[in-house]
Amino acid sequence: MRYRSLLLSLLFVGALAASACSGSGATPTSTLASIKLTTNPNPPTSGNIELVATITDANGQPLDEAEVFVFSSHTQMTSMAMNGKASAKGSGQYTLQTSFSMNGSWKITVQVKKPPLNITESFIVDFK
Ligand SMILES: [Cu+2]
Repeated sequence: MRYRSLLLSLLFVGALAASACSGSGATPTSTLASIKLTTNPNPPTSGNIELVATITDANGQPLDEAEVFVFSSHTQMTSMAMNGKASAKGSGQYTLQTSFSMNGSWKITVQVKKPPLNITESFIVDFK
């Protein structure tokens, strides 16, 4: 619980830092972690594809030993979805070999869990 309250206070510090800019601490606290999503091939095409999520912690260091889940939906079709769990590759990289059945616009949500950290970020990705 102590850890959780520390994270919460970091969140508040982050919100303050956005307006106050420089803080007194040596550790940047603007974000708890960041998620970058790329694809192989890039730009993405429908069919077989590899999703690559690169996770870095609040200090910009690779975040390993996390669980990374991917939830996707074809934005115009509520019934069409692709979900999976990405495999850790080290250096903060997590990949998922998957297949998208249609081109067009997909909303891809990446969830990163490494207790007490639990963050999600959504990306709109256009498949050709
Ligand atoms: Cu569709």
